Amino acid sequence: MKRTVYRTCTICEATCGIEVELEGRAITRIRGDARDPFSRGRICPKATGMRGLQEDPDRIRRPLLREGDGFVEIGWDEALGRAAEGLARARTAGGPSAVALYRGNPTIHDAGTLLGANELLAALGTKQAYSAGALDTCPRFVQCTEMYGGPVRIPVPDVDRTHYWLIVGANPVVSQGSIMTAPGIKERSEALRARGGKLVVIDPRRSETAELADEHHFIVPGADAAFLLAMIDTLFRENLVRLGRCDGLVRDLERVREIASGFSPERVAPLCGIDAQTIRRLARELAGAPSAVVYGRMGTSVQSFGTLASWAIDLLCILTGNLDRPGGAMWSRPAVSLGFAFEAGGAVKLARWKSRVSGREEMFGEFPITALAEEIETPGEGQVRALVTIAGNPVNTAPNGARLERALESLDFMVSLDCYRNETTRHAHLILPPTGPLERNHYDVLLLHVAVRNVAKWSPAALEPDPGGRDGWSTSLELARRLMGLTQLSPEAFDGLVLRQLTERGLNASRWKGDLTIDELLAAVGKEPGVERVIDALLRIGHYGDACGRVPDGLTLARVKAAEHGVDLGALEPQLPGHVITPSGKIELAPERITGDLPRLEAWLADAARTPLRLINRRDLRSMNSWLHNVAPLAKGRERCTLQIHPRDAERRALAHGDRARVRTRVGEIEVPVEVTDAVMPGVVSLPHGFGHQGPGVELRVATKRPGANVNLVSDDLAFDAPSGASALFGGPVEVEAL
Ligand SMILES: Nc1nc2c(c(=O)[nH]1)N[C@H]1C(S)=C(S)[C@@H](COP(=O)(O)OP(=O)(O)OC[C@H]3O[C@@H](n4cnc5c(=O)[nH]c(N)nc54)[C@H](O)[C@@H]3O)O[C@H]1N2
Ligand SMILES: Nc1nc2c(c(=O)[nH]1)N[C@H]1C(S)=C(S)[C@@H](COP(=O)(O)OP(=O)(O)OC[C@H]3O[C@@H](n4cnc5c(=O)[nH]c(N)nc54)[C@H](O)[C@@H]3O)O[C@H]1N2
Ligand code: SF4
Ligand SMILES: [Mo]
Repeated sequence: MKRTVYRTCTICEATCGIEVELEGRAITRIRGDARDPFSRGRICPKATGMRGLQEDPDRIRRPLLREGDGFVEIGWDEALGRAAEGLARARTAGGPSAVALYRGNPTIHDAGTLLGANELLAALGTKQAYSAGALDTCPRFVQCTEMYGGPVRIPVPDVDRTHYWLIVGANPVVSQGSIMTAPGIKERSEALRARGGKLVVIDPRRSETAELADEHHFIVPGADAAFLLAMIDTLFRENLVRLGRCDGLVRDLERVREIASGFSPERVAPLCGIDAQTIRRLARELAGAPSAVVYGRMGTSVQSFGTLASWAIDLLCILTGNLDRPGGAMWSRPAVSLGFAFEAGGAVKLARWKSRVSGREEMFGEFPITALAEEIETPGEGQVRALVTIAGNPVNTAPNGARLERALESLDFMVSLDCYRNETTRHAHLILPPTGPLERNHYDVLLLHVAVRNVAKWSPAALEPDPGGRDGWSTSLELARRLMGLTQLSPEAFDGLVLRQLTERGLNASRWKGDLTIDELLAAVGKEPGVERVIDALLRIGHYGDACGRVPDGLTLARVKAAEHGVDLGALEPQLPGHVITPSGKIELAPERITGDLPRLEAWLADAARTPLRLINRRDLRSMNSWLHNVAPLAKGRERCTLQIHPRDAERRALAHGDRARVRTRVGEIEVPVEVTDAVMPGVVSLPHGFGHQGPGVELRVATKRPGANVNLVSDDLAFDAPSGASALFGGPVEVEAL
């Protein structure tokens, strides 16, 4: 029988609505859901990857146990027992922090895995927690914590209403937007131009987004903070500072003026590669537009000065009156808020503890992933001897992957919650797979915190779960239950306990605290175990919730489910003077953690001209980090893992288009084909990230046919942004030579 299921694509952050047509268990078609109020039918080629992943014969469907050089399938009970035992053994021998946990990017695309992983981490009781955060958004989280009080307070560009969009170091036309949930971002950007708005891109590479823009300027990688401070200096000197909605709500404005005065456009121009006239003009345009917004992403995050650059971006919005204004940078208001999980007890404190070996600072409960190898390698009390990875591939995605790989080989025990045998999971003793991507219910608990429009949408499973499968929520909880020794509780009772704890925290952080009781809330969400009732409970006490009948038309999960294409909750709304939770109650314009990094920037600027060639990375529309290369329809086509190099730099190295080159840094070398193009600026080369699928035990039959090279074999694990500890993946020195 034919049927259609409406849900969300869970591959990237855009949350496009899809229509999945099925006949029995066969997926006959996937296309955009034209009635989804947020995405209105727009998708990208990866949407069909949902089917490819679901049907991929290499996708792991049953628990795997390592035996000799290979793996054998085992039953769930045995697998969970062995996993819990192995971890407990390491903990008994070396204390809680002998077990490390790494969470990867796809955890955000599966509500059950995301929330379940928190429980597993709590059950382990380890301080050795890691994630892809320090390879990604950490500088932005740190900056927002310092300025507004917490990491879930990231303002997003109000793209649908803005008149002027300055994009610095992001490529949304390919990435489909990040820390900015905005399906159909290409069309949204085109609409901005069609209504007379202007789009300007600052990027060392003429990216696909730059191609679409009114204006694009190359910038020396890493020089963004200086460039943006020169724009800020212009605002002050030309008397263009207008705080707008932030008037009376900020601290340390004079300090910002003073700092920016050291970055005149004349001084900065030769260092960043953008002339002084242009810097001034961009500042004037930003200040003069009816509304404007500056947006940065990976290019202003995972570089040498990620926190300073992220800070300067928000300063520009604030100083031009564009923070919290329609068309400017605004805060989303999600229907399900996870604020309680990240910001319990008000302003978030950073650097509460340090890592054992090299004293790296904790950020949001985690150390940077680049600290993991040394924590495994270095003997002594607290040495890491076991590891859990959840939906992550750090051997491929973290800098100096070769070192991490050697460290993993030396572990006593490793468990991976993952659906593929790749560069990382091949080292696991046990692999515990999730259900297939179309076999699970989903709600975007995290991504809707940064959506450019407020929406709520439930994604029902399109297919009945494989009877031998197990979802990420129940696997994480079952491991947690066993590790906590709560064997007197049934799994169902433990699920209920977790529900109670989570919703109690949510309730205490909500406006219904004291009015609505936890028992009333739990009674409303029913008895069926699973992450679904957690979402129902959080929806009910959320901003649009029914509060168990107190708000007659308020949301419940049943109401969200009934709207099968999604619920539109309207355009973003101003939220100041609320929303800021710093100890001073004001927006901190010059926090010490951030401004304390200025001397390091000065030292870098003094030396920058001496680096002849810098390496940056790029993304590809048909990839997703390291894990979509096994889906045949997405993997075909021309070679994507190429080194883009400017004709001038190619000529100096006697390299021609199609030649192979050796790329070398302090940490290693790789060989890649060369693409000579003036799309990169002179002095900059670009490689994609996420390739390099090879090694014994990697079971990716499509991906290994065209493995490409892993850029993280040459990215430096010792290069990082000081205030956040995040890796400086982009902009490091590199040598390139013909083979
Ligand atoms: N040099 C360089 N390095 C980078 C980047 C870069 O631009 N340049 N980008 C960084 C960024 S932004 C990120 S987010 C990280 C990503 O880094 P990671 O999160 O470490 O890596 P991914 O490639 O996302 O790996 C996803 C893993 O999850 C598994 N998986 C997929 N779906 C599921 C699921 O539903 N459940 C479970 N349990 N597992 C699943 C896949 O098999 C794969 O093993 O890489 C970072 N590394
Ligand atoms: N198709 C696809 N979509 C994805 C992903 C994917 O792998 N494939 N990954 C997802 C993930 S996990 C994330 S985090 C997002 C990332 O989303 P984006 O940040 O939008 O994507 P990137 O391609 O990393 O874009 C970074 C841009 O910064 C530029 N850049 C590099 N160094 C500098 C610098 O020093 N200064 C400036 N100004 N620019 C610089 C690069 O040339 C590049 O164009 O994409 C997500 N979406
Ligand atoms: S942009 Fe593509 S991968 Fe991302 S959610 Fe939409 S369809 Fe899926
Ligand atoms: Mo990411």
